[in-house]
Amino acid sequence: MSSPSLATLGAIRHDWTLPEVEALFALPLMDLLFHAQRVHREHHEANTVQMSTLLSIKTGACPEDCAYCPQSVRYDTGLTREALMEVAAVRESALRAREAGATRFCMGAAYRSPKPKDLEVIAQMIREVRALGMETCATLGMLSPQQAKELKEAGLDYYNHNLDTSPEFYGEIISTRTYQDRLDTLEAVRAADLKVCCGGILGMGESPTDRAALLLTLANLPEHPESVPINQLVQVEGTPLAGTAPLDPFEFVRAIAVARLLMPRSHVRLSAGRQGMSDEMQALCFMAGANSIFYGEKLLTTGNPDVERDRQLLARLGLRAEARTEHERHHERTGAPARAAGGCGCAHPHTHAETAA
Ligand code: SAM
Ligand code: DTB
Ligand code: SF4
Repeated sequence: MSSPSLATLGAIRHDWTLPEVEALFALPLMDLLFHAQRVHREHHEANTVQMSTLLSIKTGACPEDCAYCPQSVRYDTGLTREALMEVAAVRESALRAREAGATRFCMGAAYRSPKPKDLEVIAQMIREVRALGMETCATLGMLSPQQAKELKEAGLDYYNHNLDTSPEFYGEIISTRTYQDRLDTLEAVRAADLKVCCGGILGMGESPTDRAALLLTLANLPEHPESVPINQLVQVEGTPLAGTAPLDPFEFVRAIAVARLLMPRSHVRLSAGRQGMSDEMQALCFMAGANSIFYGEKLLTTGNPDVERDRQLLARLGLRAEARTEHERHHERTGAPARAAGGCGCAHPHTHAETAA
């Protein structure tokens, strides 16, 4: 069967075939959007967007050669390298993100993989951010099973590690680590019981089949990533991918919709590249099932729409920010007062982060 039955869309599957995924991409756009929004509403609260803020805790001079990345030491992008930040400064930045309305704080480092002494400092950052009552996410490159466990013990909620593109196109983009290295890190992250944030980048010159194969690979992982960031390439002067022909915005929207259909329960994040998107294109992405954004003036080293502009966009579309935690969402649904000291007597389990803020 090359085309999935539209009535069965919304089921959780891990056995997608490439022809099936390509058939979804080939649907008339309005049919694809309709089914994606239908499936979205079966699994998620409508009109709700999760907001994550990024911080680059260690910038530049990365030994890897990812062709899209301004932080690789191999490309002259004019970026100033910065050492690992102080814990107190990271806490300050998380506090500001929380005040602006973000519920998750994602710390990114330009590492191939973290060194033991850096991991200790990062574990402390995670404890501090968690004590603010925020969800924590880190993206630090490749991890061993032991490193993933250490991060879990520090209280990390999510680990971001992207597949970036299809297995077939991957070699055009990165030579310093393999696709299998990435899958191994994802396995280590899962084994440590961390939530997985894994997606990719579109607009790197890949073919439509590559986009289908990236989403297929994500959907056929043993478990769907809880969070699927779909980035549009941010072209940075000095990187090999600067000057790549831009992707048709409707192809980007289609990819969001197909991600929604293949991974119905996941949060699909409209990630990097929003500065290059019109408000109308972003609205179509939300229609297609995106329900998460990066929120705050900066991504890691490049720009993002400013907070006021995003607030206005969400208001104009009637979208609201998702509550901070499953616990808060539970209280929103039931109307019971949340965050009572020492627990509020509800059956939903409290975590340290939920009661400590
Ligand atoms: N160094 C770590 C690693 O790559 O595993 C973590 C940080 S890295 C910047 C995280 C992700 O950001 C990359 O996997 C890539 O998907 C995304 N990214 C980096 N540069 C980008 C760009 N110019 N446009 C879009 N996404 C980008
Ligand atoms: C992801 O998928 N996108 C984010 C996050 N995970 C770490 C990073 C985007 C980086 C864009 C280029 C920059 O700002 O350096
Ligand atoms: Fe380094 Fe990550 Fe950039 Fe690749 S994407 S060059 S690993 S910082």
